[in-house]
Amino acid sequence: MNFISLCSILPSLLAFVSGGKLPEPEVKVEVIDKPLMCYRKSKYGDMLLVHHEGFLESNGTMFYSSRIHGDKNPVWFTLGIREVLKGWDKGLQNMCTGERRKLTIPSSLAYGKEGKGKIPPGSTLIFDIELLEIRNGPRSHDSFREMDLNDDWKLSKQEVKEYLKKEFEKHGYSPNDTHHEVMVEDIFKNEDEDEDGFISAREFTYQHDEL
Ligand SMILES: *[C@@H]1O[C@H](CO)[C@@H](O)[C@H](O)[C@H]1NC(C)=O
Ligand SMILES: *[C@@H]1O[C@H](CO)[C@@H](O)[C@H](O)[C@H]1NC(C)=O
Ligand SMILES: [Ca+2]
Ligand SMILES: [Ca+2]
Repeated sequence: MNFISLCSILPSLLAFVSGGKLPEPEVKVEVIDKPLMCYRKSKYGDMLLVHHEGFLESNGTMFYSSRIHGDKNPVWFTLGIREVLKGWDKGLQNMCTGERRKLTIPSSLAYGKEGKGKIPPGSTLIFDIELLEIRNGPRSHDSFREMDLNDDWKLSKQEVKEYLKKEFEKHGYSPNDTHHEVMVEDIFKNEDEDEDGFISAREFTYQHDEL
C-alpha cells in the first residue's frame, strides 16, 4: 500500500481502532429569556444563584421546583465542579444574570441508568433555570484544573508537590524536595477534610473556616 492511500483510509482506521466511540452526549440549551444588559457571564468556578424547575421529558411531570419545595429559596452552587448534575455544569456556562434557560439533559448527564427517587432509570430531564446572581467562587477553578494533572478531579500529594515545585521555580527559588514534602503534608492536614489522601474539587473550592 502506498502512502497516499494509507492517508486516505487512516481516519476511518483510527475511528475503528478507537472502538467506534459514541459521541459525547450533549445538553440542549434554549434561551427562554435574556436581559437587555449583560454585565457578566457565568463561567466555571463562579457561584450561581438559581431558581429551577425539573420535569421528566417522558410525560412532562414536574419532579422538583425550588419555588415550591424545600425552603422555597433559590439555591447557590459552584459551576463546573460537579457539585450539581453534569448537564447543569455543561448547560449553564456563559449565562447572564437574569437569563432563563431550558435545558434538555440526557440521562447520562443526569441520574443515569439508576435514576433517583421520583426519577425513573434512563430519564431525559428538562430543567427551566433562572439565573439570579453570579458571584466569584472562593477559589479559582482554573488553578485546580492546572494542578490536576491526570484529570481525575482530585489532587494527589504528588500533584500538589509538582505544583509547588513549579511555583518555586517560577519565582526563582530552587526546588527542595524535603521542604515541599513538609508543605504538602501541611496542606493536606488542612484541606483533605475526609482524609482520603486526595483533595477533591469540592474540598479545594470551599475553604474551611480558620480556627
Ligand atoms: C409520569 O411518569 C412517572 C414516571 O414514570 C410516573 O411516576 C408518573 O405517574 C407519570 N405521570 C403522569 C401524569 O402520567
Ligand atoms: C531543604 O529544606 C529543608 C527543610 O525545610 C532544609 O532543612 C534543608 O536545608 C533544605 N535544603 C536545601 C539544599 O536548601
Ligand atoms: Ca488528580
Ligand atoms: Ca479528600
